[in-house]
Amino acid sequence: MPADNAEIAALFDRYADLLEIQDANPFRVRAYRNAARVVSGSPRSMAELLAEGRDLEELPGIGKDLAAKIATIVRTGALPQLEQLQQRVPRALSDLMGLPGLGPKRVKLLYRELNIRSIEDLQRAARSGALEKLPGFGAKTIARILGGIESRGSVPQRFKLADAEQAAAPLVAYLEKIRGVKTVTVAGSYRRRRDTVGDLDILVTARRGTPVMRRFTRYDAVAEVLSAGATRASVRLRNGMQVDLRLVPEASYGAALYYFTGSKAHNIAVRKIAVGKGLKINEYGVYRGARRIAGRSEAELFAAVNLPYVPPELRENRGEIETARNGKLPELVSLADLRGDLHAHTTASDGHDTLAAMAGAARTLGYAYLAITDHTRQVRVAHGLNARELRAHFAAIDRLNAGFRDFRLLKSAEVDILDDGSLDLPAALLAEMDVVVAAAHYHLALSAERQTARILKALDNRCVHVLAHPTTRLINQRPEFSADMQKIFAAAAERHVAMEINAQPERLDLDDIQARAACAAGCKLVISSDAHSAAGLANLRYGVDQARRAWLSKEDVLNTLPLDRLLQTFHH
Ligand code: DGT
Ligand code: CA
Ligand code: CA
Repeated sequence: MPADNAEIAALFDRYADLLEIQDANPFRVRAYRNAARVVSGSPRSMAELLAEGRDLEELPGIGKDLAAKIATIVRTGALPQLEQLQQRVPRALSDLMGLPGLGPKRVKLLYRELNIRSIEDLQRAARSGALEKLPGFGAKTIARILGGIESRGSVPQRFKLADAEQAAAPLVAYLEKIRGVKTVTVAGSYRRRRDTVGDLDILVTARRGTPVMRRFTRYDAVAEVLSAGATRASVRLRNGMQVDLRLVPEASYGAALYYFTGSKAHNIAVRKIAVGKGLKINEYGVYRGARRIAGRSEAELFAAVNLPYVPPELRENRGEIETARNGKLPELVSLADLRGDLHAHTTASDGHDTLAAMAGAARTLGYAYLAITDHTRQVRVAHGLNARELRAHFAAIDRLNAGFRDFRLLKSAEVDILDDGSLDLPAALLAEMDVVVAAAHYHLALSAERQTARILKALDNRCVHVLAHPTTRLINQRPEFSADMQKIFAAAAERHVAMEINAQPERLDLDDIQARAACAAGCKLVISSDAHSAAGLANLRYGVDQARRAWLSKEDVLNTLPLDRLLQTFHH
């Protein structure tokens, strides 16, 4: 079982951490960090690319050496150089690096200056006051580190949905190949398309006597078998993810699928309704007394409790049962409804593909439009463009557009919102764009009051059409910034600024709850890939997942509109 992208990225990140502790050349450190980012951001798995005979050196920033290392990891699941390096760095130092507020630089300092090699050393140094004397260790930082030590282990690790997919897809394929297996379905939060997944819940139907459990527990990526019985087993994969598998009889498949899709809160609410009708629901079926009246399919089950079908994305006990009963469930937006994408980067800033390549990929996907939103100058790490460079970029867009029928590149930019809420480009240039996408990238730690005021000021700019990744969260890395989102949504609705659902797997920002709140406040939404490569355009579907979880229909999402109506909406 080849290593998946998340595992490869984790090894590279770890390698970079250890290099950094050892004071290695910063370019080397950066090369590994970049490799981790490129691999984890790739919509295709490295294993697949290698199996197709593709040259990994085609990936941005991946040279011969890194390509070889990726191949080694895919093949063996390990990186020998990392293991060597690990022997030279005290083991506990990497544990320290896992704490919030402690990166390699600080861990190195702790080790050098105070000989801190373990979490216990660290707690002692904090108590004795020695920590405060180190440069960069203010009271706030220390409190955060100690808080991190306390909550260790209490917060269960959750996986990004895209990472869960990377683990699930090959496992499902493996199970489907077992002779005698009929169906393999991933239920749970995965099927509800939650932005993060705690574990995978897999349902299997098979002919009697099929060795499903034995084959499952012997799957290559299994690190540990947690339990194994005749009809259920749990394992932990090498990437840390737990997988629960259940073998279910076909007559109960629908009931099991329904039960294990959850959510638990939804299940409990529906069970209550069933009880009111004198019925009993469990994972085997719907029963009146001892008689099973439904269970083979989900449709059967919904019919038995007299409810219309509720799509899995809505099953969170957030009003879907009442609404379904009243026949008022919205027709949820789908990927096929989207006519184009309003957020994409090219090699002009930090994208990996050229304007022409991005246009080609968008046309292949059947889009009518693609907004090119390279960064503006303030975002230096991404080689943001100044006004002159952007005008040249627009001229190149005009030249390409001249050759297209039924497709248009839209002139745009991901305009940085400066610390005071003004924008990183002059109004005259913004007025020349087809669509203006504004986004905050820096100053994310302002007080809620100042952050709200800053974003409101940006929304006041009459040129802005879309607010990108509105809360700036990065899943498992950075929480939403503090701001009064309700106020922001209200202001955006008034000014006709659309809120983005950014579909990058680590962003999914707005998330389901916020997107629903934005819609309720009267905002329109856009679903955008924020692609940094042609392949990255395919991430759009993750945004659609969250939009569906937010109860959005086609009418709520602007990039379901044909080009002329979209532009009318922006330039009314
Ligand atoms: P996760 O794994 O934390 O992302 O979330 P889920 O929803 O996949 O939860 P999980 O894996 O604990 O359980 C899978 C499904 O099984 C859950 O969505 C509903 C069902 N389930 C689990 N425990 C219970 C329970 O105590 N009562 C009921 N009615 N259903 C349950
Ligand atoms: Ca689960
Ligand atoms: Ca589970």
